[in-house]
Amino acid sequence: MRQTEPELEISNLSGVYLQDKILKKVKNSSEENMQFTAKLPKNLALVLSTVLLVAVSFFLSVAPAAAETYTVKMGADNGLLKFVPETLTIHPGDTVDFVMNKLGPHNAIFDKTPAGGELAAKLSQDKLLFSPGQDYKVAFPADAPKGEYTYYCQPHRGAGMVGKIIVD
Ligand SMILES: [Cu+2]
Repeated sequence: MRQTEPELEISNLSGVYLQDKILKKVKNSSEENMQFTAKLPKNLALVLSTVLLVAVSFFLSVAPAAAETYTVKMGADNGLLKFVPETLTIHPGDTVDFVMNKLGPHNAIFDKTPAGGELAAKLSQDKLLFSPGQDYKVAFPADAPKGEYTYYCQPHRGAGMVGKIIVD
């Protein structure tokens, strides 16, 4: 028992010594890092920050705002033959999810767009939806011109089931 004690002490001592050495080494290297950073030419820092600024502004100007998806209910919760909301404002590139809600069948036929009939035909959904939850996801092109896009439900147009998308 007595013989092992000095060994323990020695190993403890060497452990402390090693720790101390490691600490010193860590301290030295962080000082070196700080010196290195301080030695960076100010011009280089200026160049780097300019490059970063140019890159960020490039992405901000090129990348459009994230596209959103909006929901239009076909048939109001209260049982009226309406699109809800009747008027919706979106941005080019956004998607409108027309969801069959109540009193089907419904569809969504675009009759007027700022780009004329071709785009209206492209956006129109003539397939009738009967079951609640069925939907069409209508993606407005990223280059969709701003303005009013009007649409109606074929079976219920006479009842006033019409809607408007404003692309802004
Ligand atoms: Cu309808």
